[in-house]
Amino acid sequence: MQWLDPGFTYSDDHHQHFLDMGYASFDRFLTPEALAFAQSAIDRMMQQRHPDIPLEAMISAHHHEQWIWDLATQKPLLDMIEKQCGHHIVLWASHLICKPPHSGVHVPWHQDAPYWNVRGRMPGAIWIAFDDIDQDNGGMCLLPGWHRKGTLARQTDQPGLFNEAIDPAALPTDVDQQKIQYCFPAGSMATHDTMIPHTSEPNASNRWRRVLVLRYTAADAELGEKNYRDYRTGDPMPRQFFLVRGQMPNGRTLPTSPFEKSLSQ
Ligand SMILES: O=C(O)CCC(=O)C(=O)O
Repeated sequence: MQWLDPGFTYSDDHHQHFLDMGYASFDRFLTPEALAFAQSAIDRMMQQRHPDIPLEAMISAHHHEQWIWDLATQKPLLDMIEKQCGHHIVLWASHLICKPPHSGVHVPWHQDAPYWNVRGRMPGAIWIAFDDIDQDNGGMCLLPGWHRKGTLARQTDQPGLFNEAIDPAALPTDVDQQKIQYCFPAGSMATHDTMIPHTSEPNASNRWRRVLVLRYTAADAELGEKNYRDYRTGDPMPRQFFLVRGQMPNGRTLPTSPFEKSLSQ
């Protein structure tokens, strides 16, 4: 199957926009065939999901879902990531965040990088929409240019999966005027800097909102441990790192695929 629209390119202009504003977006990303395939795969996964796993917490299913792995390792996507963080690239998480009609999680304002136990040169998160997304069905908002403000004060006592929130006093007083709202057709993609403040509301519409976020880092980053849960069983599932392009530094090795028996490169 052809995953990516042949028209998808990450141009120098896109890259400059990403550097200046902290994000870039692409209406032409998935082919119609890939979009239909992914939509039905996500629907199947939601059916198979263990009842303890919330719809916003199907994390790192690429360990066993070949389609997520295939999508995450498409050459034009890795070319884009290479432009952001260099040739040696590690995939360390995927995250399906689904919001059913008239429901779904509120994601508080947060910055990604301070959240994770991974430190180093980080390319933008890859945010892929499998439904038409707008302000009514829980689309993401972000603060353009705010990726350059450093780590903002945060509260770490929030309930649920997204348990950290930027202290409201650290956000601009006119946050609603400064924020931009992701409004994209199904099959589009956006990339956001891992330091940019972003948020999303619950889904107030009668439509679904299904999104996959892919997270990578440069291979010389500090790769810290974390426990996720297998969405099918609810069992603990340690974070795994996969080298998807280039080489590891200092003779280290990492698996290059979850689906190959040989785990050395
Ligand atoms: O998709 C969303 O609503 C939030 C995504 C998010 O917080 C992230 O990608 O870090």
